[in-house]
Amino acid sequence: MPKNTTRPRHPIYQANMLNLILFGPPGAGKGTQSAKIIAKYNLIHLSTGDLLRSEIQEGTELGHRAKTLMDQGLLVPDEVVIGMIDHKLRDHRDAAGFIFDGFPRTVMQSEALDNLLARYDQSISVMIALVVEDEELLARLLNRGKSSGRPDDQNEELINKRIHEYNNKTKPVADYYQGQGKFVSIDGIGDIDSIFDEITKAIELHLKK
Ligand code: B4P
Repeated sequence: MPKNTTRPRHPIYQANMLNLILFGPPGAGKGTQSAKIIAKYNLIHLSTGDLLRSEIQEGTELGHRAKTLMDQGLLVPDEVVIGMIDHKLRDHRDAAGFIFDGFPRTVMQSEALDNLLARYDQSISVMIALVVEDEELLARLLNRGKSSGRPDDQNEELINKRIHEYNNKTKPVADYYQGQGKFVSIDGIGDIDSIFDEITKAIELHLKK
């Protein structure tokens, strides 16, 4: 039988996919702004926080392990979240693009994401970072904790621990994408619609490149 020399294209491949990372500390407005970006650009939303919370709700073993760490304000192991993202990428092979919300949170997760996307001839288009100072983060999360029932939003010490984890392990992710010339920073304080306008401008600028 003749050898097939054509490299099979994975069905996820599409030219001009828009793959965004929404970046920022806990409470910066990532989830809030993701909902608006998805509605405008028709992207698939991949929030590792949401994925982990649904594992917890379903009572899976993974959820059980994640809950122990999340309840302490700690990050869950890289391989767990990387595995979840890999599955979700496979589940959405005809997507116009993805918005990564709360992922990557470590440099190792960033490298893994680049490798996963490269498998499908894809890459990150741009990282958009929301900048918000710690006092405002604390106020927002405590406020959300009153209605959300999220245990990690109800305790000041725990929120400070999450911010500490962000400063130690997640902030270097910005340098990683800055090194690739893909980093844009936006003021995350102010009116939600005005912040969204700034995000849209950054995306449009990227699309024109
Ligand atoms: P996440 O679910 O990602 O939660 P988060 O960091 O708190 O951000 P979120 O997106 O929910 O909040 P938002 O800023 O939109 O993570 C939870 C935990 O899961 C982590 O601590 C970790 O343990 C684990 N985890 C998740 N991903 C992981 C990964 N990749 N690796 C390892 N562990 C991982 O909004 C916050 C509040 O601010 C809302 O109430 C909102 O209404 C308000 N708000 C938003 N914008 C505002 C504005 N402009 N003005 C005023 N209020 C605003």
